[in-house]
Amino acid sequence: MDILDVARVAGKFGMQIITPDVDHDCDVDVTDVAFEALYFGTTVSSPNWNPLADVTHDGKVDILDVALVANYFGQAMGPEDLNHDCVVNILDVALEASWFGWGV
Ligand SMILES: [Ca+2]
Ligand SMILES: [Ca+2]
Ligand SMILES: [Ca+2]
Repeated sequence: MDILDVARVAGKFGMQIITPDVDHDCDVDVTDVAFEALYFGTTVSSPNWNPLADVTHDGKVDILDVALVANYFGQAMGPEDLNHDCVVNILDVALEASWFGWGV
């Protein structure tokens, strides 16, 4: 850990994956696609409706939602998210700073 690591975390400050990470595991991968496929064709009135799958928030899970997931496929939170809460913020900078100079 040196000043470059601190700078690297600071540089990604505010980075967050919100959508279309439908299963909220900090990446957009095959599980998100599978999640979309599972709810494909459902609407707000469907008994198995899951608002998480409706990436576009238009009340239905259709090709637009799948396309959005496909568009961001492969996106993942980088190593800058030190505490693995899917967002790079002051907590990560503080963590980085606490390690600063300890040669960890
Ligand atoms: Ca995911
Ligand atoms: Ca939708
Ligand atoms: Ca974090």
